[in-house]
Amino acid sequence: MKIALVNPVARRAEGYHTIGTRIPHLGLQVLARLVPPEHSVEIIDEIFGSHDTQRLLEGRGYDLVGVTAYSSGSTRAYELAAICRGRGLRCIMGGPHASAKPQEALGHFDSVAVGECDEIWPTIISAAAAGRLQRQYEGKLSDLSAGFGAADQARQPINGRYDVGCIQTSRGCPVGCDFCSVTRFNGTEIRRRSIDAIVDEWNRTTRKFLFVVDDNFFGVGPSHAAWAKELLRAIIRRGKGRLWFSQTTLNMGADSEGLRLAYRAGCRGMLIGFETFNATDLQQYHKGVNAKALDHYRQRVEGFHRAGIAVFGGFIVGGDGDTEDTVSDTVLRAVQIGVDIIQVTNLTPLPGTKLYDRLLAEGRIFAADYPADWERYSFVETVFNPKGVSARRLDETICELRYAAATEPWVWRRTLKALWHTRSLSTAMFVHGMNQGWVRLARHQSPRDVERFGKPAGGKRMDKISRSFRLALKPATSSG
Ligand code: B12
Ligand code: SF4
Repeated sequence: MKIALVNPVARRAEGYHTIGTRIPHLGLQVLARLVPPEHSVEIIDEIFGSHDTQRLLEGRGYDLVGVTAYSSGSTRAYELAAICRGRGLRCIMGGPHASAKPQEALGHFDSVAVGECDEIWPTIISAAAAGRLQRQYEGKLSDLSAGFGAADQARQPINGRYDVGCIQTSRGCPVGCDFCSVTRFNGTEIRRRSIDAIVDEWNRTTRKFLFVVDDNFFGVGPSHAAWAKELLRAIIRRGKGRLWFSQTTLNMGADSEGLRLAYRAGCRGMLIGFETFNATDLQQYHKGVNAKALDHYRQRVEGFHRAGIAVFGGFIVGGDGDTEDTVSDTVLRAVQIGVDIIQVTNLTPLPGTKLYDRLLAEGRIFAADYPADWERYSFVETVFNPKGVSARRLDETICELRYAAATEPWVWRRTLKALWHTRSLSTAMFVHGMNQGWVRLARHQSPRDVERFGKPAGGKRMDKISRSFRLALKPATSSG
């Protein structure tokens, strides 16, 4: 059989994924590695554009089309299913959205695979080869210690080229934030691959920069930390020299040994979900690990900096305690605690999360014309009614802020600050590249913002906000 694996991208996000780094779809590279040798497989990744997908699906003689999708990509996934079914091509959907909404997906696809599918994917392929594809498959949490989780590192899509590598050393997260689907989908326990398997795969990567896509690289307890340190030591001893970036929780900032090892192993940045400075919202998000450290955010950031590692801070706005003013307050406070790269996203109720159930029960989700509205669940638009500000005003404020911060002087200030704090040129360059990405993103987003808010980006009001924002920033940046 000839198999296509496709990553659909929401139309409104088109172009967004190639203005910066072209990040591999690790899930598809993992599934590609598990295809038995008697079959062949190709990846089509719409981060490189959707213009060629239909031609490729219709013209390359596929016997089975496997489609993954985030919720925001599911609207497009269903269009692809219609193309496949129109041509009599068998199609199956898996990934986070299909797992949260299997019945919906079954309305479009011949078959749906729920959950982690490493262990059942070869069975699905044999069933399809024998003409006996079932309507639904139930995956289970994969036994990563038995060799699952490795990706086909050399695999590139047929419609573009990735420019970094991705690798996963563990899955799952015990924190269970109410807006995140990871704990439900990947489990409360952190499951690890064997260190030897990770280092072997690490050494098979050809790109110099890696994204270690673990949900929580360092974990939250002493046993998690001990394992992470053992892995870092193995990478230092036996791994090829790679610079990398990963995701973890704030507590890592208090472990100077772990941080030093991470830097020596090539880590130059960690994404930390700070989410908010509001204690009540943190409780509501069920992010206890942050609630405990709320008074120590700055010290934790300094911990990363002392080791030479940059902090990419994720912040969410739209919580019950947020008003119009908390958006810019959040950014200012993020700067004050020393965050190097600031990402502000709209609180978004992903299907299958507690947040979704709560907002639905409260009748607050207004973008509910599914599946068309799923593509609005891309974290750059508010899809429900927040308590303290209107959805539209919240979006407008974020948009204004995006322009205020997306300027060359702002980017350079963050770079020099990062260099000063971390004393690491490669870390400062990483910070510079990421912040320049925000500038490109703001430019890319500009026509859509103009269309939505009816005024030119950089117009009078924007300029005023920009100026006050930069002025407000001055004392904070000069004192560090
Ligand atoms: C790395 C990552 C990213 C990278 C993307 C890299 C890439 N190209 O995929 C970046 C940083 C760009 C990113 C961005 C976003 N992300 Co993200 N991301 C992740 C993360 C941490 C790891 C993904 C991964 O590689 N997993 C490892 C692989 C092996 O797992 P997998 O893809 O799920 O595949 C397995 C199964 O799902 C299944 N499967 C998957 N597809 C298919 C298809 C078939 C046919 C079959 C049979 C099986 C199958 O089998 C695979 C093997 O078990 C996940 C969390 C997580 N643990 O998954 C969030 C996650 C996927 N992201 C999420 C979100 C929401 C986003 C954003 C919208 C958020 C934002 N802040 O802007 C953006 C937008 C992305 C977009 N496409 O529009 C959500 C998606 C939930 C949802 N229902 O949509 C997740 C689950 C995290 C969360 N908060 O809950 N992300
Ligand atoms: S700590 Fe991160 S990965 Fe874990 S549940 Fe919260 S948001 Fe998800």
